[in-house]
Amino acid sequence: MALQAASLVPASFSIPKEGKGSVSLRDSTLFGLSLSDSFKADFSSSALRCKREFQQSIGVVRAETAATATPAVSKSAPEGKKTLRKGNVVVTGASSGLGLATAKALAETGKWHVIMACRDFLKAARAAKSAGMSKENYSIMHLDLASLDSVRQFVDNLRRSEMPLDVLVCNAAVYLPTAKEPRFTAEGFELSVGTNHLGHFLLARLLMDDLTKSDYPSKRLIIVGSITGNTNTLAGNVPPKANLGDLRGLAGGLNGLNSSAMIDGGDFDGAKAYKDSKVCNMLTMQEFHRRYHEETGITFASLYPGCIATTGLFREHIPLFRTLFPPFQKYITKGYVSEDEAGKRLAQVVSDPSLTKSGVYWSWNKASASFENQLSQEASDVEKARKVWEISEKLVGLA
Ligand code: NDP
Ligand code: PMR
Repeated sequence: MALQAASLVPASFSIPKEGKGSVSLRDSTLFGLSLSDSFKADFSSSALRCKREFQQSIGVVRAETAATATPAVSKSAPEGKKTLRKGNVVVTGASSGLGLATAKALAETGKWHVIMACRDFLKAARAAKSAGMSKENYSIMHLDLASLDSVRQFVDNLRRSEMPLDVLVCNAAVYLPTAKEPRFTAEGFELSVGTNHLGHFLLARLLMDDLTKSDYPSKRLIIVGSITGNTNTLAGNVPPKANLGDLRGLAGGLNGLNSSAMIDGGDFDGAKAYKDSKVCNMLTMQEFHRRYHEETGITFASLYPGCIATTGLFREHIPLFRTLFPPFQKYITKGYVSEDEAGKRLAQVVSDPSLTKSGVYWSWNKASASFENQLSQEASDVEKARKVWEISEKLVGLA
């Protein structure tokens, strides 16, 4: 079915760009790429905004800490029955899409305090409000994964809040399919791998101590993966395919100067960089499992939540793609899932007592039942996982 759909779409075609002649669309994706300039972010203004919001976010955290730092099991008077305290879960990128829907689903249970770790404080505050989340169920803390200083600052702030950390969800991501030139993080790593993988790698490594210390009965570290990084699927075979190669670009620092901006050392391709970053996410989860599961009891997991075709992830794609992608996924591939449903899925991985197995990549079938899915050869390559881990340690200053 999906392949038939692919054949309906011309491999290469042109559409008129508003007032600027025509724009050629590449044959490497379904709806094409290559419109970029009008979508480029204004980094200077967002840097100022982040700084301002950072100050505000600290205020919110401080205001809410005292009430949540309680032991995992507390006595509830008067019967003396033992009840589980609220779990504290950090969700990165909780200001939209999957992260917001997950935060909402967890907050609604009344059993979780969600720490929304976001780069845009006001956006997160508005999002939480419009999702109807009650104030006692969440805090917002500033985190910009495209800056390792910000990651370290976030960890310090979280510790200062004295909230125990029970679950960490590495969810935030950027996808830059129309970028012609690479963009870079504060430390000069290509932006998609720098944000989606390296920022989360440092965050998760630093927070391992905190997770280990938590007295919560089921501690978990979840890194969101995707089908598009798995070349054992139809979706993962849509060009450009994920491929980390021999990791020469990653080892060179992904800076686009004395090394390639791409992990495999090739020419820059934003869509491939995203898919490569998802392979790193899935490899990292497994490497965490091998190194720490037995010793700490922490459950490490990854997942493909379904194709949430309406999220902000596609904000930099061309308008035609954003119009056609949701119906394509709904009616042709049938891989579509709503933000609410995807949020419930990730919330299950956070809290469902039946999903405690570690080292698993979860997916859901058509009846929305979870199952352990198979990763592609590359995304389950033990040696590659070890190398990605070791190189990443050096890049983020841990080794
Ligand atoms: P969204 O764009 O809606 O959400 C991404 C979130 O990441 C936003 O909150 C965004 O913040 C945040 N973010 C981006 N850059 C940074 C940064 N530098 N620091 C902190 N936060 C940042 O996309 P989705 O909800 O779709 O994506 C969520 C996850 O789901 C990703 O890991 C993605 O790979 C995965 N996924 C998505 C699928 C889909 O079909 N949509 C399918 C499979 C996996 P802001 O709001 O400020 O932009
Ligand atoms: Mg894909 C069962 C088929 C299936 C599924 C589940 C997805 C999910 N996609 C499928 C098939 C196809 N897609 C086919 C046959 C085509 C070519 C016609 C196709 C194309 C396509 C494009 C151009 N698909 C895309 C793009 C994107 O830009 C998205 C992407 O790769 O983002 C990285 C995307 C996606 N398809 C998916 C999912 C889940 C995505 C996006 C999100 C992600 O992986 O994070």
